[in-house]
Amino acid sequence: MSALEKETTLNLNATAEPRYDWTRAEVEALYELPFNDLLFRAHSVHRQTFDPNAVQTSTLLSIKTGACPEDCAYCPQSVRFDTGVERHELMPLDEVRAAARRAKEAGATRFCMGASYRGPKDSQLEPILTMIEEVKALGLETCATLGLLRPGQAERLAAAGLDYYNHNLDSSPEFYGKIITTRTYADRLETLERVRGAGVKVCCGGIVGMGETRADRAGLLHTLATMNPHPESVPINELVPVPGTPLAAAGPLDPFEFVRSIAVARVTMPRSHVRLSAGRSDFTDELQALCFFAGANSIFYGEKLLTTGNPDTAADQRLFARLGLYPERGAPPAVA
Ligand code: SAM
Ligand code: DTB
Ligand code: SF4
Repeated sequence: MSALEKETTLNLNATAEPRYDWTRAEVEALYELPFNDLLFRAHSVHRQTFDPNAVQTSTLLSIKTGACPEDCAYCPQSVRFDTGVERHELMPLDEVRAAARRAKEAGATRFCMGASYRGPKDSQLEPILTMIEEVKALGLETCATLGLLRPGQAERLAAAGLDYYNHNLDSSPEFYGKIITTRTYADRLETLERVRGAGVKVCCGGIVGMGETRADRAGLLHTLATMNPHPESVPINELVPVPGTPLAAAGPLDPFEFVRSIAVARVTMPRSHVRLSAGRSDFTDELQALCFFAGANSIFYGEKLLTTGNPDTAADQRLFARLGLYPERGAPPAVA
């Protein structure tokens, strides 16, 4: 087959028009492509939709830490595992505001507040709404990840000015039950519908490197890519194996498989921001560069994720400079 014929067969110059009718076999076939073909296709799509050198930066803060009743096998914050994570009740508002201010000064455009709830009670949501208003007033985009939402809660978050809600599907529908038993895939999809229904942008992705198969990774991306509309933000996390959790000894995943996951997310969800998420502390600069080439255009930025480490801002700034990357412009500052 000539190079031109091959290009046509593989649809290497694919358009970046979003599709919602991906079959699982198609997503699996993307994963099976030779690495160069997959990366060429993903990068071609990326350049049609985004400035390939701009990267969106989100900073995380755990506003309520540990003692979570859920049994997510990867998570250091579950009350069921002895991980040594220090528990904290809800952080005071002034500490959250100070952290958001620091994140903005360091160059973040979005501030994501995470809480170790199965889902907040209405009374627990109340002080978080104030946090969202205050962070928004600093001119940052706001994101929250609080677990399952009950009816009406997404609307209250929207009214407080929440831009994004993060709620991950974590893996394929089939593998999910091996990782979490205390809430179902359907519960998660219901929360995502509530978020969408309230007009809040959806941040939804998952974790790779938990011992799942390539078919499971394709299954996760297939579920995401057949949502209409696609999640605006798709975090791809590499498992951070935390001692004390059931997945402490899982992984590591072949780094090229991580890059493939980024590339398949980029091809199947051409207009979504794909975030190179947890796991970066263990990635080489070369691996991160490959991820950016494959279509990643967002990172968690700041020394800490929720409870585990992340590259420090100086290291990220050096990496950006070496690669000619720059931060994507964020939301304009809120008008006072
Ligand atoms: N409790 C809420 C929930 O589960 O939706 C919000 C916080 S929870 C920690 C947010 C996400 O972090 C999880 O859905 C999971 O995808 C990710 N996560 C947690 N622990 C992780 C780990 N050890 N490695 C990679 N990602 C992790
Ligand atoms: C997401 O997909 N990854 C972030 C964020 N959304 C909330 C969390 C990663 C957590 C990694 C383990 C920890 O630091 O506790
Ligand atoms: Fe709790 Fe969220 Fe961790 Fe699951 S991922 S144990 S729900 S904090």
